[in-house]
Amino acid sequence: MSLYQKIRQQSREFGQRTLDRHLRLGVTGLSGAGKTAFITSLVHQLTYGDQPAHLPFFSVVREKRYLGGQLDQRQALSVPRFPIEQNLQYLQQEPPMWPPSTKGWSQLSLSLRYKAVSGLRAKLQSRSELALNIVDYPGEWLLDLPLLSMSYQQWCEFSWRLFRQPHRQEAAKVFEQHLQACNQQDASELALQNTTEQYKTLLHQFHDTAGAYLNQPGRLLVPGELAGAPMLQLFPLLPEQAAENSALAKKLEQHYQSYCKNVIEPFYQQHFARLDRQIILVDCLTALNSGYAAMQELQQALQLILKSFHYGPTSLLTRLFKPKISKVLFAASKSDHATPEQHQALSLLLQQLLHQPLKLSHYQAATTEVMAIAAIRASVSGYVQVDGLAQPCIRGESLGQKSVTYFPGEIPDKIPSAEFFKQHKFEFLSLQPLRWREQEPLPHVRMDHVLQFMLGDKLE
Ligand SMILES: Nc1nc2c(ncn2[C@@H]2O[C@H](COP(=O)(O)OP(=O)(O)O)[C@@H](O)[C@H]2O)c(=O)[nH]1
Ligand SMILES: [Mg+2]
Repeated sequence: MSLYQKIRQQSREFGQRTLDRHLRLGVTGLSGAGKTAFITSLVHQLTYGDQPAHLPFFSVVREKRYLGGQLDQRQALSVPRFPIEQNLQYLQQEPPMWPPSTKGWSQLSLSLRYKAVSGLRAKLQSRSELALNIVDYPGEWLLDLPLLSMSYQQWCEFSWRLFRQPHRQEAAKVFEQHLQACNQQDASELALQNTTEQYKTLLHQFHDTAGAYLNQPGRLLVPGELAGAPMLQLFPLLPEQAAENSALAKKLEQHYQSYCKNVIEPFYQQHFARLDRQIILVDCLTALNSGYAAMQELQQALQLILKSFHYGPTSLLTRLFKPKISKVLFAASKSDHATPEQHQALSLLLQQLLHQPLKLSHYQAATTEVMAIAAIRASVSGYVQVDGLAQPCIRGESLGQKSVTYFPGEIPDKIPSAEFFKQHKFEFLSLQPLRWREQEPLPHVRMDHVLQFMLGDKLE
């Protein structure tokens, strides 16, 4: 983006923020939590969905005051644009497919038009506008934020405590032996690259291991535009090695600092530091499928990430110069993998998972809500008769394109004990999206509640 374009865009945004006509929505979630599907659905609901029957809880639509949403065509050409059209095309394929996983960051701006309910805005204008800004990025990168508050030594200690846990230790053994055999005075390009490759293999192994959520640094898994950059030669030495003043430890410490300063900080400043509202998507069902260790690690990852954000009520001054997140929605995603009467338990489970962070005082300054949602619904729910009794069930297409009708099981409303997981296996299946044509509304679960919570008061 040229300096001129940048200044123009920033001054436009500043003007809209001064008038409180601009909102930055942060979509936060680990890899696979459902961010891309959520943004795709949100944008489609806002640009298509003016049908009250489809979004009954979204008051601006229900009250027939919504005049439609448009993609902002003024977005600078050099800024990666969220591929909304391609994502919608994937959903329309035969058979329908989920949009592919995200490899870099992208953003989209929407302009929402509506009739104000009352007040000065309603008297002066026949239509009002709200600009909405959303960013998508690989969830792997989110896990880099906690590195900003750790030194290299602390990161090594943190990593190896994690790698020695039962669900990771087997995979980590080979890398541990490799580190033990490494010459600590050899900080040559070749030696660093070789060990980084081995660490990358381990990270990919962890990434594919059920429940190993906390994989750092994120750019080793998804490098984006940084592929091949020397500071990505980075791995955690064994804590006792990191404490030595060896050539290798010094070099890695340098790379670590450079990674924090040149990659994580700008990423944070650009995309997270100025959020007004936030949705935190959590895929609890996949974690339940993976077992006790997964639930524990998911909880730990969420707690670490959430410490990176600033929460609090907003005033004109804070909105302009020191924005804080004033509303946070914690959403259990993919709730369509369970029958509707289980959704209450699912949101209670998420609430318990977030018990610690929610207790912290800095969240209490923001308005929060917890709900179970599905951005893009992949099942229909109903009942089957079993021994004369109506049993709830869902119907959808499994990933092998087999039509399945089943009861996916009960969702516990608390994190079950390690003992319980030994005796009980959860099996929430992944499903293909439902068949859908672009002229139709995109099926969802509670996206109208999401829109009302996130935007309702701004569209009054
Ligand atoms: N059934 C269902 N599956 C979903 C939903 N959203 C996401 N998924 C599944 O989760 C996968 C990952 O979603 P994605 O949006 O790419 O996650 P991201 O990594 O957070 O961007 C998708 O490929 C789908 O299989 C949903 O609303 N319902
Ligand atoms: Mg994604």
